[in-house]
Amino acid sequence: MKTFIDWLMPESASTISPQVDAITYFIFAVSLLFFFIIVVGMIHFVIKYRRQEKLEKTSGVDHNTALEIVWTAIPTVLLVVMFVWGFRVYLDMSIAPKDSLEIKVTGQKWFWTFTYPNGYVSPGELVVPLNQPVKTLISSKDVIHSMFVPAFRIKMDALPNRYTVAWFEATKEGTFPLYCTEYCGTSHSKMLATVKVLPYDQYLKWLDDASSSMDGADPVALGEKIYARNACNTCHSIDGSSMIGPSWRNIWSSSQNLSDGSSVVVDENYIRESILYPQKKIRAGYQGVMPSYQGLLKENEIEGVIAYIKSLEDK
Ligand SMILES: [Cu+2]
Repeated sequence: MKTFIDWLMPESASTISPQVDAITYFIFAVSLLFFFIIVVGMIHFVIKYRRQEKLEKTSGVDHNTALEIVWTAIPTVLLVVMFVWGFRVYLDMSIAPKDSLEIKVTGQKWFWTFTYPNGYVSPGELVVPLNQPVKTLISSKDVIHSMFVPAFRIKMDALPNRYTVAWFEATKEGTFPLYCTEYCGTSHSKMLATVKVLPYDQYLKWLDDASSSMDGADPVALGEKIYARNACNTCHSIDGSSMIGPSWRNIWSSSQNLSDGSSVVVDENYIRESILYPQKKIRAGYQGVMPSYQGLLKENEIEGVIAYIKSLEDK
């Protein structure tokens, strides 16, 4: 049976949902309690000190230290509890588990596409396995969109020229709505997709069936082709040796020093930026001689290079 509490929230279908709901209910309950304390107190004083023919003399007391400490300390403790609790849940939501299945989410006017690790692109339907962490790597082809799955309590902006991350682990089989929650033009309200949660074996079967009609190439193979075709191999080795530029082997998700003394973690954003704006962040010990590949590589080709660099990791 549905309780009143269930009624306030959309269906709960991910590991993070109960945590988000719990802190939301806590904040709601505290707000409700203080609403009543303040309103009852206000009504009481309005009646007690209303305009009368014969007024009582006002008290000469101008403050009450004990009372003031109490009404400062209690809200402070409540706010600290909200902050610490909320921050911990926020961290859980921000950091995807290491064994996550990675799916690329692309928003554009006015639809969503979902790209699987084997290169299969699913338009309008995100199919994921049950009880498996899924990390979505989100971007946009035009304006700012935002991916929102109420049942999973996740929401993340989709930005052009940048990747953002959201992760979830579905705990219920079924179909759930996915919305765009950033006003992105005339058909914004029609920018809908569905999330379908299947048991793992059925997910694999779905991916297999869907991919057999796949037209896109495997991103790693594409990246490898570009590595030779666009002459990346004249400056970057794949065996770890240093050439004119740094090697691509074992650099993925490592921290690297830059020529300006700062450091950078090699991720999707850094690789993409280095392909398009090579002079922005130059690795320490190298000269900034790389040309920009802006306009020379298509979006899926940049993604191919990223996938290829990811694959050059000694396991
Ligand atoms: Cu949108």
